[in-house]
Order: sequence, then C-alpha cells, then structure tokens
Amino acid sequence: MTSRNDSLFERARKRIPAGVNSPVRAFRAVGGTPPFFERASGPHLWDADGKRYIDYIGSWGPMVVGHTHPKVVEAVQAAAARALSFGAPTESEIELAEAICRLVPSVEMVRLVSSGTEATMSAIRLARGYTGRSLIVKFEGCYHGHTDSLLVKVGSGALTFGNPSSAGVPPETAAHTLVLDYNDIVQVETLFKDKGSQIAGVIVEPVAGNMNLVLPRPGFLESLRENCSRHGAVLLFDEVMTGFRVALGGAQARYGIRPDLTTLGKVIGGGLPVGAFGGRREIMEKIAPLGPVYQAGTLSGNPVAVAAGLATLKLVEEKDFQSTIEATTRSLVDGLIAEAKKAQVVFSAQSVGSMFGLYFRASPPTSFAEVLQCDKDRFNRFFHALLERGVYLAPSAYEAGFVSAAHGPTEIDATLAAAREAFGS
Ligand code: KE4
Repeated sequence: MTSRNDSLFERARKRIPAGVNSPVRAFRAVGGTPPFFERASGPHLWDADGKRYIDYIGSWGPMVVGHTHPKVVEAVQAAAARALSFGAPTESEIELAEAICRLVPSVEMVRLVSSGTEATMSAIRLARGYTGRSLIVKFEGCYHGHTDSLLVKVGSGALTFGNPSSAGVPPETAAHTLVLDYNDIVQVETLFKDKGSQIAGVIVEPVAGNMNLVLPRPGFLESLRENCSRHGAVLLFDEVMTGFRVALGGAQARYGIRPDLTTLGKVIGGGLPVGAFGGRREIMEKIAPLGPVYQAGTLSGNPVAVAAGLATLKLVEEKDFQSTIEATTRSLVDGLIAEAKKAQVVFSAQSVGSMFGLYFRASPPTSFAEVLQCDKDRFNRFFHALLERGVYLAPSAYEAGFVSAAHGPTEIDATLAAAREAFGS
C-alpha cells in the first residue's frame, strides 16, 4: 500500500521545488520520503499515515516548550481574534522588545523582523553602515540564513549538499565576505592584523549548530571580542538558534561575552515567523528612520506571531525550565553514548542546554574539518533505523538536535530502546 507520505511527496514535487519549502526537509541527504506531518502535541508529531514520532527537531529550534502548548495556542487564538495584522505599532511589540532586552542585556534596542535570515541580513547591513566599512568575516560551516553576503561556505542545507557557496551570488558580493575556520584563533589574529581597519563586522554562531553541534574552543569567542574592540569592528552573535536554547540569556550569557549586535529568531516566535536584531543603542540608532541604514518589513512585529513569542518566552523564563530541559537532554546524550558503547559502535555525542549533537566519530568534532570526518553513511542508516521506530532526528549529519520541555523520561527511554536496536543492527 503506498503511504500517503509517498503520494503527497509525489504531488508536492509537481508544484514545489523538490516538494519542500526549505531544502533540508527534502531528505536528499539521508534518502527516502520525508513524512508529511498533520498534527503535533508536546514531544510528538503525527504524519499523514497516522504514525507517531518523538520529535527531536522541534521545527529546527522554535518548539522549545513543546508543540501546541495550551498557553501558546490560547495566546495565538486570542490575538488572531482581535486582528491578524495592522502594519502599525502595537503594545505587544513593546512587550516583546522589553522582554528581549531584559533577557539579553547586551541588547539595548531591538527591531523585530520575520525570519532569522532577515535578522542577519539587516544586522550585516547595519554593521557596514555603522562602520562605513565593507568586509564581513564569517566561519566555514556556520549558517546565518540565505542572504547573499552570508551564503559563502555555509553550513546546514548548503553544507549537506556540498555546494557551500550558492549559485546566484555575484563574485563581487562574495568578495566582501572573508571566511575563516571556526575555532581557529590564529587565523582571527592574523586577519585582524592584516585587515582590521577594513572589517565592518564578524558574524559567528557562538555555539555552532549548522555543521552539527560544535562548541566554541576556550578563548575563541574572547579573541573575537578583543579583536573587534581593538579594530572598531562590530561583533555580531547570531543567536537565532542558541538564543533561549543554550541558556536563558543565550550563548553570550553562558560564555560571558558581550557582543555589539545579536540576532534572534526561532524561540522568540514560538513557531510563528519572528526574527530580531538588536544591540548597542548607538549602533541601533543608525537604523531607519532614525539613521541612514534602511530596513523595513510589512509583517515585522506581526501581532499574532508576537503573541506566540511572548507566551513562549514567559514559559521559558519559568523557574527550573532551563535546568529541567538541560537534564533531560543530558540523559538522552548519556544514554546514547552508553548504548553505542555496549554495541561497540564508534559514536560520540554532546549537549549544551537543550541542543545536542550526535557523531559517528570517536569524539565530538571541534572544527569543521573534524565534522567532515564523521561517518555520514552510518549516520544515515542510524537516522532511518530510528525513523522506522518512531524517532525523528534531523535528516542530516550536519544538523543539531533539539529537546523540548515536553520531552520526559518516557520519551527518552523509548528513544534509547530504539537506539539500542539501531546500534545493534
Ligand atoms: P531562518 O531564515 O531560517 O528563520 O533563519 C536562518 C538562520 C540564521 N542563523 C542561524 C544560526 C540559523 O540556524 C538559521 C536557520 N537554521 C536552520 C537549521 N539548520 C533552519 C532550517 C532550514 O533551513 O530549513
């Protein structure tokens, strides 16, 4: 019997490129047919064939409180009943701005947009406008959305397909983006010594989650902070994925580094389209209509999306939220390491906050080059063995995983049981 997923995928591919609205969803890296989902609740998803999965993607980060949390759904329903969109200021946008500034103290002023890409695209333009310089520095394997300047040696989907730099980006544009190796302090020092006065900004995932999970090496983020300060460049932490995920105040709180600008997304929309960029007041005041750097958006600060974000942040701020979700994530990682050891499979894993990385490599990679040493074929087989058993991991060896507050011992035990069989096969 053809599953509904197969027939839906066939139909989708007729009208949508590869049948999906974002490349990684097409399963091209792992093969097979992606489930088409119909319903979600807490830690679970149900596909078009009615099959239930334990979800470790959480819409790539936003669903940190779990799917269809009653308080979030209620806030969205109430907001939608009042208005779907104004295109004019509302009090709820002030509330979300105030919440972000309170939770991420380096953000003195913030502007809401509708995606992480819009946030990083705007922040890059702002860094260039504020400094009057053109060069932007990024790190190979990091992904900051699909804006031209940053689609150079990226991670996530582009890395998965081995075409790190996208077609359609003029060489003249890419020329203004310099790419270094993540965690390589010597390269940072050398570049700044050589071109420091021409660098508008450095954008980094303070914890990398788009080449699988890679942690910052001690001193790496500090070297970025020091060099940017010394040469008048803007330090931009892209916390679209790490914000409210690796710690309540994001990676900057966890590692004690104060960036000049921060980009956010995912969690602050609670599953609806919200992104944000913010930081030092003197920089943010360069943004139109206050200053010369133009930026705009029809649905920026959309009241329904903001309602979902506000309700989510309220839950994330609750006492013990972070410690509980971190403990759950730790138990997943420790359990997987133990099961792989028993099956004598070369495997490692790690977590930070409620993000985790799984690697078919003896130890967690500390660089992009080490990520490439992971056994991708083994990951793909593991991925499908778990998918068959109702456990939904990210369909790529180059993505991080996400646990929600709705995941508990039942889900972790079921996942470890599935992994035991998968490692055994
Ligand atoms: P969006 O434009 O997809 O909302 O955000 C782009 C973005 C920016 N910065 C970081 C650190 C990100 O992780 C992302 C998006 N993350 C990917 C997950 N690897 C989104 C999944 C997808 O592309 O479908």
